[in-house]
Amino acid sequence: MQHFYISNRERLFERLEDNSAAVFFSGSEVRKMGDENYPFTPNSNFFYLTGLDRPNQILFLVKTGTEKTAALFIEHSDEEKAKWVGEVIKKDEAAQISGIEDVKYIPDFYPYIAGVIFNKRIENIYLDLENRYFDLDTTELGFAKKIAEKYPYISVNNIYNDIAELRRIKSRPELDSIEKAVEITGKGIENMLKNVHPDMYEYQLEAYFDFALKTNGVKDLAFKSIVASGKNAAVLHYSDNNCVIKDNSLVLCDVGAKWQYYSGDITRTFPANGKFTERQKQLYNIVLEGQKLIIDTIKPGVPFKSLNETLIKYYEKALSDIGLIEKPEDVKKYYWHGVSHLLGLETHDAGRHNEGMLEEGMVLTVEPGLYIADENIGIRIEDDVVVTWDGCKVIYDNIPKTVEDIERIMGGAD
Ligand SMILES: [Mn+2]
Repeated sequence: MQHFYISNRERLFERLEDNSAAVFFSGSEVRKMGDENYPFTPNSNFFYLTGLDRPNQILFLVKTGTEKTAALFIEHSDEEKAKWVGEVIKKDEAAQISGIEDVKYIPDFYPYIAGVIFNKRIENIYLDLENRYFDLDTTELGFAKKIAEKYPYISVNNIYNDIAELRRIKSRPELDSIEKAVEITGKGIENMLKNVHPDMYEYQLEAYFDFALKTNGVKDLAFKSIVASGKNAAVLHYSDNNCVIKDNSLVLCDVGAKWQYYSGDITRTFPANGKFTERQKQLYNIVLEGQKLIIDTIKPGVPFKSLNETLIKYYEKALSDIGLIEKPEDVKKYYWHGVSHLLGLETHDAGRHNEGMLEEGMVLTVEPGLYIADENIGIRIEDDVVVTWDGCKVIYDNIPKTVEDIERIMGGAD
């Protein structure tokens, strides 16, 4: 994997001006309460460039006309602290993982960069200044203010969009991680299919997913699982998972495992009692047909946003054929999200989802849905695909999806 991180830094260097530095922070732990922190996830861009996943680390890249260098700053090990929370990563381990030989300790950071800024005549500093909510106060923003104060002549630039562009196209090791995440997600879904029954709580069904993940070596979820039965399934991001699953209801499960920090994102919808009603089957097959249509549409050169337009066009006809809608614009009463988003280190991955064309190597979800709250029905079918030179390939295409396959596995015949 070391080569992967080295090549990511190489490709990023190509986008930097001479006499520039770029700084990336791994992030710090967020306190929950008392002496407890929330689980830590490294900043995706920091991880993409280093492969390191611990808090309080800094990557410092420098590019001049003659050289490109990388330095890494990590925490000192602390014997007392190690007895409580374990050792921090050592210099040689960090070097081994990242391929960066120059590893220093955090207290050296400011003196070191001051020397570099002066000696290498640094004129630009690039930071990941993603800020989509205005009110966010990030480490990067604090650092930018410090630079502006100490070095008013240096221009601070946002590197987020450049890195997002690099991350849009997945390389082999990334595809392998995503495939593994999806495969284990699939095992979790099969475990739910085999164990669901009416009158259990949604969170009890969720437990079968969690169990399969952990027994398959996955500790972390890509996102909070959605296990939504009946009318709950018509709420897109329902994740309370605390209702009783009723007989004759459909259960929508939108779930994902993480593998090496890469996400799987899969949704399956199935009948609580193992048998679709005629109405459920009718609606389910409309969504499934829609998913197939979009999968068949995906190939390089197709505009990203045309995928959703294609699905809506299809729904306009399919839903009016069964008498659910009278006029085309009524589709949005029953379907109002997008059909695809990029997938990678983040479940809604970096890179603009709705702009530009599909390219070989992009990984995206295909997730048409249909939500009819009046009938207590919410259906979504989601798979992850990688765009190939002439189309796309469904990643780990083995998770039961047709009415027949779902009913068979739920009947215990498997
Ligand atoms: Mn999704």
